[in-house]
Amino acid sequence: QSFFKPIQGASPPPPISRNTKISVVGVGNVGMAIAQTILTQALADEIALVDVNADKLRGEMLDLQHAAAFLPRTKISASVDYSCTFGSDLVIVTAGARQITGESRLNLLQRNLALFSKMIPPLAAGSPDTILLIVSNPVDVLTYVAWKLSGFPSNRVIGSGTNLDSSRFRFLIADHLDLNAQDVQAYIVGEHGDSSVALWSSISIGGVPILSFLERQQIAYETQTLAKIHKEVVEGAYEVIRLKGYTSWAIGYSVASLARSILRDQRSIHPVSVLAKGFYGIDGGEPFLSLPAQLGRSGVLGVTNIHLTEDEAIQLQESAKTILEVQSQLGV
Ligand code: 6V0
Repeated sequence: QSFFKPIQGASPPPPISRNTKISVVGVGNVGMAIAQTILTQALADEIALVDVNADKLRGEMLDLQHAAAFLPRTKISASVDYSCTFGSDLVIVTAGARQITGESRLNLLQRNLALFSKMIPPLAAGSPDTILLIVSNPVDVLTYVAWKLSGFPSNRVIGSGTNLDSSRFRFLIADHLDLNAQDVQAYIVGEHGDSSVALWSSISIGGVPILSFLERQQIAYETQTLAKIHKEVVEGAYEVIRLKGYTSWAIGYSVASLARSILRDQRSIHPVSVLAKGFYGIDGGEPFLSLPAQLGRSGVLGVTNIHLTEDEAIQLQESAKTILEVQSQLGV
């Protein structure tokens, strides 16, 4: 006798569409913040976790499973073996070697390159139709590496890029003007890092282009204040890491918002790292860097053509050069 008493004569359920499966590779601070945000937002029917640290992995899986009574029903699995990711709709990569004190970025990159060479081919082979979303740093160059190693078309390889930087930017502007960050339309583009570019000329708040508004009202907007806000964005991650050891919540929400736009075909615009060749006058090489891209079920649908000032365009092309220089040293 079963515990549950079925309704007599009930018709069978209609055929259900295939489950949505998201894999998160790397269950460190960032991977877990992403997994938990995705769980609370009911974005997947199944979440697969992968890491090389078997105990930590199982502990994280159990800890999330134990919250089942409070969450939308989601199957959570975990394995050190990539086979648990097979058939994913979205694979989010946060695995990465940590920077050793005194280690150069390029050296760290070489170590992460070795890691990606082992990781990306089996992930791509096991989920040939998936979208790869790279979060590990340096994110732009590693997104390029993932694109090369996967053999996927470029619309299906995306880096989280400056989606987080832009959110920090929107917060700081909103905080400065005492507004809601969701009403602030503002983008940071280019490298997720020191050469990122703040697109001041296109900021609008509630449909009002903010710089021209301030000029018309003859409110002296101080370039110094603007520069300070951008500096705070660039230094934001360093400060959080200095204070708490790592960043997690904001990147968790930032990546979950990308997952939603992709899997729910929201066609919304996010500044993310994409193959930038052919956009905004970037024509040399194949750099991946953040541009305002429209995301939907097939990944990157297009890139928005925001009007840039001459200065912004030059800065963006400089940022592309910085990334290309690193890419050219990889030999991928
Ligand atoms: P972490 O807490 O050290 O976690 C990394 C995890 O990767 C660990 O659990 C490792 O065991 C695991 N790992 C290592 N090698 C492998 C492998 N071969 N296969 C599977 N798992 C492996 O780091 P944290 O979670 O803090 O950061 C992860 C990455 O995200 C780093 O590269 C960060 O720099 C990067 N971030 C990127 C951001 C962005 O905006 N793009 C923002 C924040 C962090």
